[in-house]
Amino acid sequence: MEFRDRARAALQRAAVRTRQRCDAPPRTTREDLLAWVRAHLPGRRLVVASNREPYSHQRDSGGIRAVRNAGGLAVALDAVMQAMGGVWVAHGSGNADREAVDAHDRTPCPPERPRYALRRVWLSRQDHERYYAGFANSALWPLCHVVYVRPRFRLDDFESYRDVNRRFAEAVLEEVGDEPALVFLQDYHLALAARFIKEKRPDLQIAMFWHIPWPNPEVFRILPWKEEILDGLLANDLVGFHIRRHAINFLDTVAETLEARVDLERLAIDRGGRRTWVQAFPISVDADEISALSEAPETVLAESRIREELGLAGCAVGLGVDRLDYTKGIPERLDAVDRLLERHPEWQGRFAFVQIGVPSRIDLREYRNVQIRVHRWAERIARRYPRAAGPTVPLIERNLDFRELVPYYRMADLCAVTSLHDGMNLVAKEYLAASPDLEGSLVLSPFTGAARELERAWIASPYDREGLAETCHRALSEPPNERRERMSALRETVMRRNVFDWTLEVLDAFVGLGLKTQSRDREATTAQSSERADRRPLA
Ligand code: ADQ
Repeated sequence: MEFRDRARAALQRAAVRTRQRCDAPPRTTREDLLAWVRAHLPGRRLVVASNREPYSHQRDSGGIRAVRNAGGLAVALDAVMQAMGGVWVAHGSGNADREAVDAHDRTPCPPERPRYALRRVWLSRQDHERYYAGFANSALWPLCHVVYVRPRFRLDDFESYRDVNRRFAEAVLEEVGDEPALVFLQDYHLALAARFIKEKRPDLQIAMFWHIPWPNPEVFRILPWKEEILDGLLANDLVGFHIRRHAINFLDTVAETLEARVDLERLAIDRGGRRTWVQAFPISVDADEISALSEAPETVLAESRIREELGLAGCAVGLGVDRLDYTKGIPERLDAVDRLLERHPEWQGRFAFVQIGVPSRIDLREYRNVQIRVHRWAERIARRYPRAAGPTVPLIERNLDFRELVPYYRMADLCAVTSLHDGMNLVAKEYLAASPDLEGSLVLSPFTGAARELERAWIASPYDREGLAETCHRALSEPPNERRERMSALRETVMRRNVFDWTLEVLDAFVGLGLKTQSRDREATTAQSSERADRRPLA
């Protein structure tokens, strides 16, 4: 397409987006996204790759069943893929996954209403130990989250990480074939994949979204393979983060580590004749769906069943929902609950805190420690502040289906998100979307990406026990009309910008890249020709 046509198409796209923003409803719907994709990506295949698969197949006594996996990324992108179609490449981790694929390792998703294909990549136990538990989760995860857990760097782990990234790249290339495609890589497990893909198909456009924080260069510089990781990431045409701070940290890290031209103004990096754009795109949730689910009769019924089971009649309810991960600040949260009950005895017997914590990465010691500490806190609080009607800190330690989770959101008078560091945190947004009655309050750590958008939440640091306990007390005691006004403002933020807006923004930036790069080439050509003109001898 000619440059002028592409520019016109981009302007039209921008106009459509502006109209969508001004007209009600003020957000992108699943249908809008689909229409946009049809209009702007015709004939281009979308291939997403992530470590975690959206659905796994599990064998139990009743036979094989498909399970939708928890985790912010899987949940958000599943909604997107259902709207857009395409192929999702991911590690097949379910115990019956191999029995549910065809000869090309593909299985239709969602299983009950197929909309896209899941292509599974197989990993051995050793791959899992070294690539996943090792380099991804014992090196990169603690390195990027500033929570004072020392990263562990082992050559075997890194070599396995490189090898697995190459295999993901090969699977993506097979799925793409010889066709034009957009490849969308997810997260810190796949930092090297773009480099391997570009070696074979330099023409493919690749974007990477980094779902966790990017630390400042002082922190990142301890990584022994920092140059190779950065080189891998710069093979992407676009690298996205949740917030601008992380994007800037990434640019600074590149500037300090590699020979590259870093443009802090335009958020771009030029290296080896190529450009990588770096941008912030705050992720969100499918707010409409969650809101509707929250008001469904089954949910209302489930809520009253839970209240009865846990003896919560007449009791204020606090809620935490997390993977049991040391970055989520769960022991810190329970410590503050303990302090709240100590400092404000009026809540004793009248307040319960439900903690839903799905065990995660339990082969790592730090994660087992989180589980142990959470148990100890729950027991201590129950011992010191028992409730006649039920447990003071009910612990639910399993992966709930989202439909099972929503009644808890609906029920909670307070949702505590107390991460020590978090890229975004979708629980905060899910809670708001699930509170259409505006009854509730959100206590939010300032160290989450979400805190940048949800400024009217009750912001409290998980490192400050007294402050967190007091903030919970104030949130629970806020007069109803003020609480509703605050919730209404917070909820509006989530309802106005959902996960389809996020996708559209990423894809829009993605398709706009060719345009920007072309205009840059034109600038360069113009500059070169004027340079040549300057060198011409004066007549
Ligand atoms: P996580 O740290 O996994 O993801 P987070 O944003 O905290 O994600 O969301 C957790 C998700 O898991 C939510 O959708 C929640 O509903 C679900 N979940 C948690 N416990 C559950 C349980 N017991 N049963 C069922 N579902 C449960 C990473 C980054 C985040 C970023 C996301 C998305 O660490 O900062 O927000 O990716 O980019």
